[in-house]
Formats: sequence, structure tokens, C-alpha cells
Amino acid sequence: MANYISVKEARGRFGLRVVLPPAPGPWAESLKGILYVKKLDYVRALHEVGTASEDLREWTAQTSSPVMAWNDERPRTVWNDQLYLAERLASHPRLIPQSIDDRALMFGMANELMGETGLVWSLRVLAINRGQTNLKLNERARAMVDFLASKYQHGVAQEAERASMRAAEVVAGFGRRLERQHARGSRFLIGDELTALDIYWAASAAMIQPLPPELCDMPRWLRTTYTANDPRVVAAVKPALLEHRDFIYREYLQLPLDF
Ligand SMILES: N[C@@H](CCC(=O)N[C@@H](CS)C(=O)NCC(=O)O)C(=O)O
Repeated sequence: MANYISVKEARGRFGLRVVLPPAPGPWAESLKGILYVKKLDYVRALHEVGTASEDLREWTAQTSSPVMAWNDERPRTVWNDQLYLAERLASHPRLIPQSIDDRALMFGMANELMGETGLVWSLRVLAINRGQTNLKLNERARAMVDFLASKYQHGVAQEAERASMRAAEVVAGFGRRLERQHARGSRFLIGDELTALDIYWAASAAMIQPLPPELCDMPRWLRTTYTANDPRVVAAVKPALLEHRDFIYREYLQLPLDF
């Protein structure tokens, strides 16, 4: 296990601190990926998912992770704020495109992955629905699924239907985008170089098909829950999308994942 300090201790320190869960999650892995590419060192603080997280609430007025804290500035709790801060702390390599068209496209598409009701939000709805209805979970896993269902109001049947359609739509949109980029000779989702969108895609795709155990060690129940089985989503996943995830991890991100 990586080294973590407590949230309370992190709050009292200066420099860059990141509150993270001790398991892979798309928001957390995206932020870790961005910091890794930019070679920004940070101290990890442990988010014990499934607990009341009172220290985190007192500090950040919310209880999800990741949280990114720089000196005594306001802690950043949302992915786009975190990206802006990372870009400010290390401008190279640039992960936000310079041209307005590419920048607007990148934030729009990133929001389709990371924003409320976006891809990973919707995949979480589906995973929770599956956990609550189908899987034989152990007591700890069941408690976690119920906790997340109630925290994010995910345990509603119509919500699963909406999530399935949205997730499939987003995956298909990324498939078309990647095809167009490949056709014009680019290996990246936007323009001709790595942007944060490629990292968000790589980390999000781990909720469609997790990286193999030797690259991402996680409890079996979590691996099963993270492997998409919704027929609409499965049908939308083209091999090129998973190849893109593998390319980004292999060339730019830390492997194996550590938490
Ligand atoms: N606030 C983040 C999303 C973070 C998020 O939803 N984190 C979840 C991942 S499952 C979490 O920490 N859940 C556990 C908990 O809230 O205790 C963002 O919008 O960028």
C-alpha cells in the first residue's frame, strides 16, 4: 500500500496534498495521472470511503475524493478545478489546449466523462444497481454499495435506464471521435498531442474493463463490479477505445497502478 497521512494531518501541512481512496476510482486515477505526467510530487491523505469522513467535511465542506490542496488555498474538490490548478503548478507538459476551439471541445468532452450524469457517474449508477440486485456481495462490499447508492441517490430503477443510455451514448461518441482522429493521422483525442482528455478517457475506461490484475490489483468484487455488463454499453465499446486506453497508460502513466 502507498504511504498515506491522515486528512487531519494533511490539512495542517503546506505544499501539495491529495486526498485519495486506497483503491482505483476514475476521478482519483485521472488526477493521479495528470500529476504524474506533470511530475508534480504530492503527499497522499487517506479517504476512508464508506465512513462519515468528518475531518474531510470540516476541511472541504464535502466528503468525496479526490481532493487536491495547495498551500492554504481553497481545497479543489471537482475535476476541472483540479486540472486548472495542476496546469498552473506545472505548465509543462500542457494538458489544456491553447486554441479556444480545442479547449472548449476538450472541456465539453471531459465533462461527458467526469461530470454529473456523465460516463463514470452513469457507470457508477449501473455498478451500484448491479451490486444491489445481482451480485452476491460480502458484507463489507454490500455496505459500500448501499452507502454509495444512498450518498449519490443512485439506487433508483429509472436511474439505471437513463444511465445505460447515457453511458452508451458517450462511449459511442468517443469511438467516433477517435476514429476521426485516427483517420487524420493523430493518435490523440484532440489535436496532435496528449491532452487531459486522453487521461480522463484512460481512467474512465477502467470502469468499462479494468486493467489486468498485474497492472491493477483490486478486490475481486470490485473488479467484477467495474467490468461493464450493460448490453448497450458493451455494444458501444469498440476495440480502438480500449487500445487507446492501453496506449495512454503504456506511454504516459504509471504502471502498475499504486494505491
Ligand atoms: N467531486 C468529484 C467527484 C468525486 C466522486 O464522486 N468521488 C466518489 C468516487 S466513487 C467518492 O469519493 N465516493 C466515496 C464517498 O463519497 O465516500 C468531481 O466531480 O470531480
